[in-house]
Amino acid sequence: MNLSEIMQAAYHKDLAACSNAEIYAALLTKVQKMAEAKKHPQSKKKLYYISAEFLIGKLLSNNLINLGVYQDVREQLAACGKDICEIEEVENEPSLGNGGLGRLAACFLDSIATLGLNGDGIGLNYHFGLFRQVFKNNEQTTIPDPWLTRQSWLEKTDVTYEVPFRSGSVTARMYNINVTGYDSTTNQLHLFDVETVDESIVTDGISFDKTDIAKNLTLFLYPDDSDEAGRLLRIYQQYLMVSAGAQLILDECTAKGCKLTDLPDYAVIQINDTHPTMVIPELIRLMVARGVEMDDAIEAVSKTCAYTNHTILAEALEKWPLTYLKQVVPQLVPIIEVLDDKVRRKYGEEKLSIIDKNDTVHMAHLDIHYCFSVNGVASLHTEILKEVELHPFYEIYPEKFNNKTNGITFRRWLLHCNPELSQWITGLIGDGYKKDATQLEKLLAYRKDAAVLEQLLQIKDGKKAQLRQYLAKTQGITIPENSIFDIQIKRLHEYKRQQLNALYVIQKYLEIKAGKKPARPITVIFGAKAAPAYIIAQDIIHLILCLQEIIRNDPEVNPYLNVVMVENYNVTKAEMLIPACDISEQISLASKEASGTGNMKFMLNGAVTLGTEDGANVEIHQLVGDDNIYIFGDSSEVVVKRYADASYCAKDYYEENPSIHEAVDFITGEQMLAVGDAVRLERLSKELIGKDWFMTFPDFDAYVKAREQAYADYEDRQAWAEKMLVNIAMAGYFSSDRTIAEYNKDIWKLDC
Ligand code: 26V
Repeated sequence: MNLSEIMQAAYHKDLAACSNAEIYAALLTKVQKMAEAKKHPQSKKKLYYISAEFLIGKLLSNNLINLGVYQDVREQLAACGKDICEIEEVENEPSLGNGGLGRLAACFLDSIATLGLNGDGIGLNYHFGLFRQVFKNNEQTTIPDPWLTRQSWLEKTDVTYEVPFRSGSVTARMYNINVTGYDSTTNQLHLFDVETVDESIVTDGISFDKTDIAKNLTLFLYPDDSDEAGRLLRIYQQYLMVSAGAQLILDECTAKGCKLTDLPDYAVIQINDTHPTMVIPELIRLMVARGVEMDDAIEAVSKTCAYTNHTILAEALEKWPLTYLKQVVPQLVPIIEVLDDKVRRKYGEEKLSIIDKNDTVHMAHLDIHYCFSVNGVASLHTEILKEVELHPFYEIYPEKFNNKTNGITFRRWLLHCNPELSQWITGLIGDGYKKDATQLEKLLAYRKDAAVLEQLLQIKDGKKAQLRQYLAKTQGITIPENSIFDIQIKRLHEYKRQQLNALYVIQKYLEIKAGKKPARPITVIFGAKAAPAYIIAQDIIHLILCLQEIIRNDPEVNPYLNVVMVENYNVTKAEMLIPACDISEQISLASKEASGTGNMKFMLNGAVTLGTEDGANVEIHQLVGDDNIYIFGDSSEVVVKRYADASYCAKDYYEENPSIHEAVDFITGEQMLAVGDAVRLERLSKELIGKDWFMTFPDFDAYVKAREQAYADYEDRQAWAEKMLVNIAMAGYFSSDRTIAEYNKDIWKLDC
């Protein structure tokens, strides 16, 4: 690629004279052409990965890497005094996802294309994404996060489908984003949108008229569902996605000469959590409308669809009142009733039914009965599904259940976000690991090599310096040099236990005030968005922001301890934070985090995990061994039992453990009330003392001990570097290329 020629042709001027925006625009056009020139995989059977979220991140660098021209472009730009990172800043990040589930879908698309599999994504084109988080008065406020620009990766197509709602039909138009595989083929992400959507109806933050469906359908991902109008809107959105998606799938299959009853030979549909579950009755409906017998349609669809479960949290398993479905998509109701009736006649047990006695539709039950595969996303998670949460279903369908431990794409989470580390690895073991991640294990040969370990520490220091600069620039924060970076970045949820981390911070603060200084400065970094209707999550953000303010203004403490809450945490910020991390906080209550994928990204970038035996932490622990991870806390068995016998009483811990007592009292103490909101802080304190549903207190002492041990071990720099190296070396298992190869071998069975 000759950038000078491209700029001359586009703007009739030298590269050096072009603005960043001009360079970005010309690169985008060029990359799109290169992506289209790559072949789209062909095979009789095709995968459709259908998901309400695709958290794809910025695409310029990712595409340049996958097309094999990143280095060349970077050097040509540098020769003219341009920095590729600044060019990348022109691009908006689409916030088409919430957290791990959406980012997983994006990593999967990358790996599907990289492995040359014939598979596309299907989702929605939310104009304002989730929301943009802005901190004001130590609270989260929310505003729209527009990302669509005149010229973008998103391409309008001529493909449209009518989507029938009770209130009238809407026209869904398909937009495409090219998904370039690494040194491989190009696939597509299809995002549906509705042209009547009107961005101007959003006022006062992210408020809008939730009943004006034609105008609001694709404005936001997960609109506030705390009221009925919000919940109905979610059903509208889900049906828009699945109906347009199902029509696309049937059209593509019939164009290939597929008889509809042979659908499973032409298509496999991976249902990403329950949000796209209505694709099952919708496909049946469309097939019946095209002349297929109901029973034959049910059989064909059941052999085509596969379901992935991403959570065991009861409140996150979707259930819709039948009345809502009648109000929005009455045409699906008789089909769901038939599906429920068949199950009832066959098994006769209330707990296995799709429509329960309160006329509520259990979407996960619909998936399990009418999909041929049900998978969890980490070993422990799948075991809990089989033995506890979904046990009655496992008993009747043992053959459907399987595990697919999550993975991450190393193109974005190593090559792109940490080129320094990636070059160092290549220097030591060659670049075979870029296509076969298990080759990273070759690094183990250097685990005692002092010179190599020293280089690794220097790379980490370099990434930390970059992050310090970035935080100084974007959030006006000065982080002491030489400090340890301890990071927790993920959605805000009580089960993830940011509050446990905050209690540690309070304890450390009090210790420093009492004269006990740590060996080196500690920087505790948080990044998290909280669902607007999730009050306690907002309160926890408030707590963290108040701690940040108190410590920042306390010269006795801030040379030794700092708290940074990164605003509007997203993929781009993760790419800055993860390479700079020393200690990766993965402290969910054992049994609650299905997998986690941040844990894998940190490990790959040489951070050491401080975590519970939960989700994929269990597998990280097995891979790196006891010496290269800090595990603490009660096991999932203990936790599951404690819930079952309702034996946990938070108040007892509060009364009996002076450290917990002191830290919790601080939340509503004078200093906090001076900077914070009494209602929020008192509610949070009451919630902890009176309930602590996610059991932070029983794990508190063990957490403090493990964290102190990690900080102490960090002082032996060479021994720490060895831990870092072992983590990087053993991360190969978590490449999403491995995960996708397993999905294909066991579930999709596409020709390569
Ligand atoms: C959704 C909701 C929505 C309603 C309020 C409470 C709540 C709590 C949790 C969820 C999670 C939905 C599913 C999800 O995002 N699961 C995540 O999937 C990741 C990819 O498999 C996995 O790594 C994370 O552990 C899992 O939480």
